[in-house]
Amino acid sequence: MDTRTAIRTCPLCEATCGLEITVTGGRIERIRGDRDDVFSRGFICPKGTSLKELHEDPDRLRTPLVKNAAGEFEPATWDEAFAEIDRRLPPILAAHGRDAVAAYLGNPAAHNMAAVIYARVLLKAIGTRSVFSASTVDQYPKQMAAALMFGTGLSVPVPDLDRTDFLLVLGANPMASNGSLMTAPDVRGRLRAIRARGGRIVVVDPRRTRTAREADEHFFIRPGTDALLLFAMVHTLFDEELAQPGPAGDHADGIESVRALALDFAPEAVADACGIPAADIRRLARELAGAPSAAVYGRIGTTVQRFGTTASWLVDVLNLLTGNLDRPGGAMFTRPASGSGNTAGEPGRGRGAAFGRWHSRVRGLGEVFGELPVACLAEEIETPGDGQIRALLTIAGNPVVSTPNAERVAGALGRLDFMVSVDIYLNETTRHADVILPVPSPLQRAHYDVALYSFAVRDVANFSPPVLPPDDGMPDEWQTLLRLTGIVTGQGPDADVGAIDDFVAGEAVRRQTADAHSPVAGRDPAELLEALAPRVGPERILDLQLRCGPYGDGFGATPGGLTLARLEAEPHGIDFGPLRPRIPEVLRTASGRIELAPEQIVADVPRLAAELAERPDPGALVLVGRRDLRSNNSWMHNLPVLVRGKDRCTVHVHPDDARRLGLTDGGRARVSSRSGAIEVPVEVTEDVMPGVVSIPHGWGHDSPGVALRVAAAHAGANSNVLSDEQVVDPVSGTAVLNGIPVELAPVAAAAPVTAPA
Ligand SMILES: Nc1nc2c(c(=O)[nH]1)N[C@H]1C(S)=C(S)[C@@H](COP(=O)(O)OP(=O)(O)OC[C@H]3O[C@@H](n4cnc5c(=O)[nH]c(N)nc54)[C@H](O)[C@@H]3O)O[C@H]1N2
Ligand SMILES: Nc1nc2c(c(=O)[nH]1)N[C@H]1C(S)=C(S)[C@@H](COP(=O)(O)OP(=O)(O)OC[C@H]3O[C@@H](n4cnc5c(=O)[nH]c(N)nc54)[C@H](O)[C@@H]3O)O[C@H]1N2
Ligand code: SF4
Ligand SMILES: [Mo]
Repeated sequence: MDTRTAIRTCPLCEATCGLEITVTGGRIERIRGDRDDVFSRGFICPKGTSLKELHEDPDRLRTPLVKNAAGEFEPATWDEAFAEIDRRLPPILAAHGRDAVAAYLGNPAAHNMAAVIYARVLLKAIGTRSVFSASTVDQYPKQMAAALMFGTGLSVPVPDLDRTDFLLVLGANPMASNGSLMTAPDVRGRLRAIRARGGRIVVVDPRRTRTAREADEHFFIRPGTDALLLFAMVHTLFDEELAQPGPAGDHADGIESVRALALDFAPEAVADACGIPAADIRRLARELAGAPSAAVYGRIGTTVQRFGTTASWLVDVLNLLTGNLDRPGGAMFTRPASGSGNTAGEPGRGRGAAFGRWHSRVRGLGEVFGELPVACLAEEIETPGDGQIRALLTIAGNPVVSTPNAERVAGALGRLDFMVSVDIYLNETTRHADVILPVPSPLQRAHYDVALYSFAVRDVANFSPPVLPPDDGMPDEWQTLLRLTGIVTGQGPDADVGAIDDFVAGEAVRRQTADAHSPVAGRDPAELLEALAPRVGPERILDLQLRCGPYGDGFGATPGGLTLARLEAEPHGIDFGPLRPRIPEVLRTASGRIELAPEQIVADVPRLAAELAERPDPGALVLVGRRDLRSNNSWMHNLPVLVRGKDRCTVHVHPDDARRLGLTDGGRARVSSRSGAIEVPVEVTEDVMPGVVSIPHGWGHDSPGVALRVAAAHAGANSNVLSDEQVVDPVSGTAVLNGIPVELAPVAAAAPVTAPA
């Protein structure tokens, strides 16, 4: 049998590692790191090799499923599945309006060219404002702060890991997560290099994480108080005359407002609330200001918490005030090859960002990046009236496990008139669907990280063709999304997908030729479309974006510039080098300035100041999450290689709390909150701060009707049963998933294991 080697980028997390895949006679033989990958240099984590098990997983859906009158799923042909959707979805649109049909996009949609490009087409075709995604249980606070300060949601400064002399990490554990809003394969190697060159790493986290162990210093922090700590550092910079904004400061408005706002947050005033001594806060601020270069970096622990947007904003306020914004070794802006809102249009100014352009019907939460916060999904389904959600489309999402008050979400999905899921599994969410449309495995599709290369610590580009052919008759994900587009635009279940795709590409080309700052401004769209032929689908759009992007050939305007064909000839990727300063060209605010004190965020500061008056009950416990290297949110627990070994869905409890509550290591605890209760095994450990307990999210795979045989045998419990959908960061509407008040009680050893929803 013939053996070949395929090179491709791993699409599972944000690290974009290169894989070398050996294929013999159509079967995956072996997966290892691609040592020649320009970015990852052979690094790989256990999930990368598990792509083989994922591809071969017998539970991975290969044919559509349609629910029969008895409520049971039956395999269906593609034509039958689309016919059923066409029979049931358009009447809902006709009778109840566009907003009655909602969509939820999950995390893997961001790692998938087809979904990144074509889900937007489908949503626009539905014309609904009832759009939700995993971003409002994730990074929108950071993107909102970035948009207000720099003009676009993609203008997120990333730590220049490979050159920094001082890295301050808050609420991130890249040793487990492999980095987020910081695309950087082999974080461990890059962190160790910082210390090897004499630099320092400080980690702030209520848990002593693997990343904390790699650091020079670790501080426990009381969950949700990062904004206080960061403000106190800002205070210190002004108080001790250490603020030196550098060249970026010349482009910033609002520095004086920030100085005034920081007056209330002296280190001595916040120390008790944060649990970090004032002297340490002052020293941290001095170290940050004194380092030759430094970067402050915050992630999930700083976003899905009570002050998500304000804390995210302060991270970059500190970067600017210490002269580290946009300088090598500091926090810098990526210049992605496929372009983004901050490479297109007029350099240096733009439309800026607008939020709250509409509001959710029931709770009045503001729109953010064209979406409504997923924390209000359930109530929008349950509450009668004009605009009530009656149908839901999920694409690569598992909101029943991933979003707050999971039991309420599950109940709400059960009440929908109609639900379609585009997904690879029959899981906790898709079991509520009437039709499940599967998509090819990651190895059966082309890949380019359109989204994640926008946050890379180097400017890189890498394209991978499919490694294996699709399963019999299975359309590519983009074709499925366009066939749904045909249905919601009244073209019936058999619309001409190729014609819709031609229309999409035509529009994309016209937008480029109409942009006065595009390298193809004023050119004939037909000529460009001809140059893109015979490509179709995501590859055609990608080629267009690459050629019109910052390194592109501009369809002849810059001979030798980037094209998809050139990338195809470089399977290990192309490295455009370390990040380069981009201010002021990167800015897209209406003023053309960095808005250091944006109104929406400044308005949140009094709420933060009010925290200082709070005296938390000393016996109170709060819940935070955690990630494990061998997990990926909720959906990789069906792969034996990733769930082997000891139970990982446990609650971590500090010995002092365990003693007080009568909990023992290896025993079980009932954990309850305002919204629900679960039972989990207890691990007593000093790696968690007293008063804080930690349970990973993404578990709870024992719901009836779920077809995940391996995961069901390692079910764990769904921690989002405990998170409260009523508690959000009011600025961004993003859910608070860290710092949830909980109570713990021992469960008698003999008690049966109860099944959470
Ligand atoms: N308590 C707590 N909750 C959290 C978090 C936390 O830290 N704590 N983290 C939050 C974060 S950061 C995120 S991103 C969310 C994730 O929230 P979600 O995106 O809703 O959940 P996932 O577990 O990523 O589920 C992905 C779904 O996509 C399917 N899938 C996988 N690959 C593909 C594909 O290629 N195409 C399609 N169509 N489907 C595919 C899987 O089967 C699964 O159903 O969870 C959030 N929830
Ligand atoms: N192995 C693995 N990798 C993943 C994922 C996965 O599920 N598994 N998910 C991917 C996704 S979707 C994302 S968004 C990224 C997330 O990437 P990270 O943000 O690096 O994710 P976590 O490992 O959850 O780290 C968050 C840390 O915040 C801490 N924390 C909780 N509350 C607070 C707080 O109030 N303040 C501070 N300072 N810290 C706090 C937690 O203890 C935890 O250590 O990871 C991605 N990579
Ligand atoms: S670190 Fe992320 S991208 Fe790299 S192999 Fe693991 S899952 Fe894949
Ligand atoms: Mo995420």
